[in-house]
Amino acid sequence: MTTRSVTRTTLDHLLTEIEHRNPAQPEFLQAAHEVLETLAPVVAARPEYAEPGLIERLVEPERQVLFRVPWQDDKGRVHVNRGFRVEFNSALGPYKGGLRFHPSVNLGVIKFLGFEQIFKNALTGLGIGGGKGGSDFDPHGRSDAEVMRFCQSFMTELHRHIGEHTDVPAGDIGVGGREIGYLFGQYRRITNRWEAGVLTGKGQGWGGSLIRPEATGYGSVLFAAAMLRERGEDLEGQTAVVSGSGNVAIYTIEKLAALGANAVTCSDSSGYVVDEKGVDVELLKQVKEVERGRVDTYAERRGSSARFVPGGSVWDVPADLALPSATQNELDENAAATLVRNGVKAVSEGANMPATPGAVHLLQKAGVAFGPGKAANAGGVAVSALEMAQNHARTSWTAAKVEEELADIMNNIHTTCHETAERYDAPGDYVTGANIAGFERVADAMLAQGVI
Ligand code: NDP
Ligand code: 2IT
Repeated sequence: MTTRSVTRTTLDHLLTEIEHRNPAQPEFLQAAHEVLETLAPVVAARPEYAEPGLIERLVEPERQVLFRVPWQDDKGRVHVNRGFRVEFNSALGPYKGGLRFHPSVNLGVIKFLGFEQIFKNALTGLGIGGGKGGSDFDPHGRSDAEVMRFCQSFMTELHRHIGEHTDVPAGDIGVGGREIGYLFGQYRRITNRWEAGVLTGKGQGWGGSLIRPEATGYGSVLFAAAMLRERGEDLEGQTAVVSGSGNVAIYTIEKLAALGANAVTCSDSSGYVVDEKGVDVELLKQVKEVERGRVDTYAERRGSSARFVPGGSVWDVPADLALPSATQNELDENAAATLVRNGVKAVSEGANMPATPGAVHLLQKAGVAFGPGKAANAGGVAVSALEMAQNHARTSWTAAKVEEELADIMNNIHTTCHETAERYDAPGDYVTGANIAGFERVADAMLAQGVI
């Protein structure tokens, strides 16, 4: 048996162990599988990584906080939600990662997101550990006052676990500028501290960074551009299918247009819109960000170029590029087969784990450039770390400076993933490149810091 196949057997054994220890957490198991399956070559090549307990520690969160979030709706009825914060790994810096408010949130979902975040944050090259949190609260249809009361109750418990040097939450699904404002206000009130660096994604004028709202979507497009450049192509004239219509989707569509490409779709959980002329991002922002409406309203207002398709799969729409920007497992094997049949060249994951393992395999086998979320959507958390740096220095940078930093970071992540994949005999495989490069950085720090 070769060293690599011995390592493979050890990793398989570990995966079985992880399954036993984490029953009923399918998303976490999926994320752990996806990473561990690619580590055999690096563990075989670097014996220190085979140290007993290293990977076992990596898959076990340092701390998991679960709490009750009681709140009253506008009619005075009491609701009880669950709050979560999983502080996964702090070898590289304070725990860092978003908060998700969505009815599908449970511990397994938060653990999958926190696990991904460790490697993503490592890839940025910045000093941030991995964490994630959220609640099964559903903000859809809730008034501003209800959302505020919920955020205040959530922070009343969360505040004791976070801090600028400890754990720094931000937004994710269902948590944007409005929610970060309410959360920050309550943190400030309880602690009596102006501690700007405790949350990122804050508003302009009270510690927020320019370009943070745009950063994830812009970064995902820059990653797609870097993958195309590697193949001697660019974004000019390409059509793109984008899913979602929230923060990541909106700024993905905006950046595609700025770089000469054309996004022809957006979606939400009720269906999708095809817009032959290309999605009008200003109208989409008005409907989604100002009015908090749905994509069918976008189609109604847009006129004859756009139509709303209830239900259905946005991936049926032919395009050169696909940028899934809604949620996990939204692009399955069938969708991937359709994309390939329609000649897709590159897929850049704006969302976290939107492509199922079967879809990733199929796309890679067909020679499609595939940018995994932990690399492609790292621009958001990277600019969050830049927001922390600005807060620490009590300064704020120009939009141009932040954008330049973001572009450098995305290009560096692309180069790192590309070169790492080549080094480990998997040329063009950004999944392997991202997992190994992220793992190396975290594992080296963990080894240096002892059995913690
Ligand atoms: P938003 O809440 O702003 O938007 C989410 C969008 O995805 C909405 O259009 C929503 O539609 C849709 N969506 C959410 N859940 C589902 C579902 N179960 N089925 C179908 N559609 C769904 O969130 P973001 O744009 O911030 O996040 C989108 C993705 O990007 C997530 O995977 C997130 O983890 C990831 N991400 C976000 C970052 C950030 O900085 N915000 C950074 C890196 C990754 P509907 O309103 O109908 O639910
Ligand atoms: O998934 C993610 O990277 C985010 N939701 C952003 C995290 C952050 O801390 O900005």
